[in-house]
Amino acid sequence: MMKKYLWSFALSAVVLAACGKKEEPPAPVAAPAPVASAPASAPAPVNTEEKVLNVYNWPDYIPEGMTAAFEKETGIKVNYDTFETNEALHAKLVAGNSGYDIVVPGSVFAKPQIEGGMFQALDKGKIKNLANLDPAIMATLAKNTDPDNKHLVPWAWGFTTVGINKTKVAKALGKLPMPENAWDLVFKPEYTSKLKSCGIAYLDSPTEIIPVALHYIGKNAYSNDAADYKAAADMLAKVRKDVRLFSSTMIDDIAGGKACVAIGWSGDINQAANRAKENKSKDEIESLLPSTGALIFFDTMAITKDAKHPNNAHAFIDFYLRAENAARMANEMNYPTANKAAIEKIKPEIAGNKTIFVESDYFAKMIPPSSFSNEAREAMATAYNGFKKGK
Ligand code: SPD
Repeated sequence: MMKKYLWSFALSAVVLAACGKKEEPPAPVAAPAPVASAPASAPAPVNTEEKVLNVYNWPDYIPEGMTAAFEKETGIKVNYDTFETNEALHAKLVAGNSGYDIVVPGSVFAKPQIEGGMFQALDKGKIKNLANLDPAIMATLAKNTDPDNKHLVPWAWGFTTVGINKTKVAKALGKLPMPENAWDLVFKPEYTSKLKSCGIAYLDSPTEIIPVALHYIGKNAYSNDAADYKAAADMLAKVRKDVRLFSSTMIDDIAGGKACVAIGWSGDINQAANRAKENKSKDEIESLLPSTGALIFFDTMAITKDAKHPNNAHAFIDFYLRAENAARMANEMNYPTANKAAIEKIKPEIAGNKTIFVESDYFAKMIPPSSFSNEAREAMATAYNGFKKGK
């Protein structure tokens, strides 16, 4: 049990260290505000909203049947749409009137979205299961992204890394041994020139690729300096011709054999490994832990400023935060949860998978998330699009 909890405290330490601050004991999560108790004679408040909830989340992130279970219990119909990149979600939020009540941005984008007034403050009295969240993770989010944990509730977290089809990679590399640093497989011409034969795939998003490229060339992954993006793009240009796919369907692309090596998200790579097994593929797919570290992300639920169904949104967040639901997400989607009460319900094979619940030793190497200014994101998109077009 102790070992299972180590990861969250290690994560907190890494993030605080990255902020250049001395590690302090994690601040307690703000206790949910007590639900105002009505006088005995007053009727209980009634939710008069229409029985609808519009949710916008990443694909392959919610266990099958979970929205149906919420619908059955509450009578609230859930319209569930998906987006593939933080950029796509951000564009919808900037345009306004998205129609969504709950959205799930990565924390890198959630910070400027909070600052831009795109979300409403949570009514914590309506989310009693906030108490299930890990105080260390919530303290980290409060410090770096969402002061006082006013707007965000973690959905899951994970890391951006390299995934491989071990069988195909070994064959394509021939006598060339696997590199010590797995990022070489996707960024070093010596490797990419061989692996292009079985397919190299990158996530199709500037804010996914430029940060890992910056990290690879020894710069701050969350640099806001456009000159650094130029340096990253110069490195990327050398391998451009070897990249087969810019993918927004990475699970299928790896499991289905379109790519043998990919820059992807830890849980999605593990889902691809499971899918390949289900399909009786002989190939073994693996999420790697690069020796220089991988980039941590948090994906977080927020209620949009103009949500038409805020009460239903609070009800869904509270439902998701039940220990058994958060545990199902981890067990079936292969992403770690920030729900501490769920940890004991996680299957041993998931809790013991070092590419899902990373061990504390590896955390010391991981890169905690930060955020970018609007100008930096624009400059990054220019650098990325130039790279993609092969300019
Ligand atoms: N299948 C769910 C994928 C969620 C990925 N979110 C990643 C955000 C990283 N910047």
